[in-house]
Amino acid sequence: MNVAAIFMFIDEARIYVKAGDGGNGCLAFRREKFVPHGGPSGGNGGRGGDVIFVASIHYNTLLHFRFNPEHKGERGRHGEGSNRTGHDGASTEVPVPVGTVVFDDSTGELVHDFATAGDRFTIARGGRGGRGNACFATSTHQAPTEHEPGHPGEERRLRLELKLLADVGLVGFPNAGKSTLIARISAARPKIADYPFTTLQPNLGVVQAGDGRSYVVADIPGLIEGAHLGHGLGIHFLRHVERTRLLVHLVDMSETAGRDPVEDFEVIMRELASFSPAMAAKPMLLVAAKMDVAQDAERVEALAQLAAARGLEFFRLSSVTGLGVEALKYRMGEICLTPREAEPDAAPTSTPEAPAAD
Ligand SMILES: Nc1nc2c(ncn2[C@@H]2O[C@H](COP(=O)(O)OP(=O)(O)OP(=O)(O)O)[C@@H](O)[C@H]2O)c(=O)[nH]1
Ligand SMILES: [Mg+2]
Repeated sequence: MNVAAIFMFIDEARIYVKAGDGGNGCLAFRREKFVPHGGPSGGNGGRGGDVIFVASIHYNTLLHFRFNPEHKGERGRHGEGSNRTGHDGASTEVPVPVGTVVFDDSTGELVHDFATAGDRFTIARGGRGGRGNACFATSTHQAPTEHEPGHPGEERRLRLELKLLADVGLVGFPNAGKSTLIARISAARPKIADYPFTTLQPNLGVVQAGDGRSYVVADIPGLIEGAHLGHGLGIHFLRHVERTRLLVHLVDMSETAGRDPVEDFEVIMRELASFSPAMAAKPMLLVAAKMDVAQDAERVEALAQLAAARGLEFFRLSSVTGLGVEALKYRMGEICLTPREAEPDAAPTSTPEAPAAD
């Protein structure tokens, strides 16, 4: 599969990093009772902290850099008298999603490609501490007054690039409300209209999970019966969601659609299966869409029962009133932001409270 040709959506961030400056060297002499000629005793400055990028499986996009475009290492402390060296500044670790490629923004030069989880790279080096005057003492130069200022930490402007892979795929009949949902939960602004086949090309949207992390949702064209035979827009664009963690299946509940939700569900499942058995077996959330205009409670109930029978989580949604949007968004995030190579100790530290699903 030619991944590059499929996922052309590139996330980008421009950021500034500055490693900590080194602390200044100190100018001091020992002054003690009964020691007439105390020697030089100015300590060296501490080293400035580095800025280190670490490839993390807890991040799927570069969105967190948009809110936080500057990262700095701590400065080293100055040296002190009595030959005390200043403390080194703390380094700053910045998580980047696996797959992030970092370029120097002024030269365009490739700095590092974070290909594997846990990959660490020092992006900006902290400055060395300046030497205190004690360092300059020699047998012929016993009372040196030389001492150095700390060396500045490296600073750079960087451009980060990440090819986005969709974490969630929205599937369903044309007009089911897929584009409306992605517009509601992300900054994507796809065309929305009250007729089938409005979406001709997939749209990707970055959704904020609320804890600074985010995931990617793909809105793809609608499927119809016989799509695998080329009806409608066909099923070839399902390849855009082939590598997602999760499918969110929207079923139109509006009366005007005049459709049978259970039948709609089965049709889409058959089309997914004809694309590939793996596609039909993907984890799926079943969504009763357009609940604000669903008048027949029985039809909703029939779909809810189908979901229960198939062991699928069921959501009642209205992208117009906002009903169920947060609950769905939260659940999608919970599934997508669980690292694929989930190990107990790889769990993220912040897990927000789950809102009650309605
Ligand atoms: N009342 C109501 N209308 C909705 C809701 N969601 C979407 N719609 C309307 O349904 C129509 C189709 O919405 P789209 O988001 O374009 O549907 P789609 O699934 O992307 O359709 P295709 O791109 O053709 O596959 C539009 O007129 C929307 O305004 C909803 O929750 N409630
Ligand atoms: Mg659409």
